[in-house]
Amino acid sequence: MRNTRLFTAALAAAALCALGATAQQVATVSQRSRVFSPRAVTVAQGDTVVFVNDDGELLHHVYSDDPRFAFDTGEQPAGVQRPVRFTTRGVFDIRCGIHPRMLVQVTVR
Ligand SMILES: [Cu+2]
Repeated sequence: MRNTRLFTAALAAAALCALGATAQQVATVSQRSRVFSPRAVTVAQGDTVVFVNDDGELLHHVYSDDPRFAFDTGEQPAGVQRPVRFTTRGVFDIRCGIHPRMLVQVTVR
């Protein structure tokens, strides 16, 4: 009986470890007043960054043209979220295709 309980506890611990190894974290980057906030974010490889348009009625358009990790969210209306999973390590300059001064640096390690 006691051994069974220990075995069950060990199984539960193993399951938790497996869950932790695969669980991805989520970071949020807001776009407000034509500025990304925060302007720099660091995540782990495989994490997701959610880009949120908090800018009234302005359109945004988040993209990276870095050949190591390129993506394009398309036009993003106000209030809309666009999740991007960063699968490649490195430091990436993420910009808005509509507002050239907007820049957020995403470090993936
Ligand atoms: Cu923009």
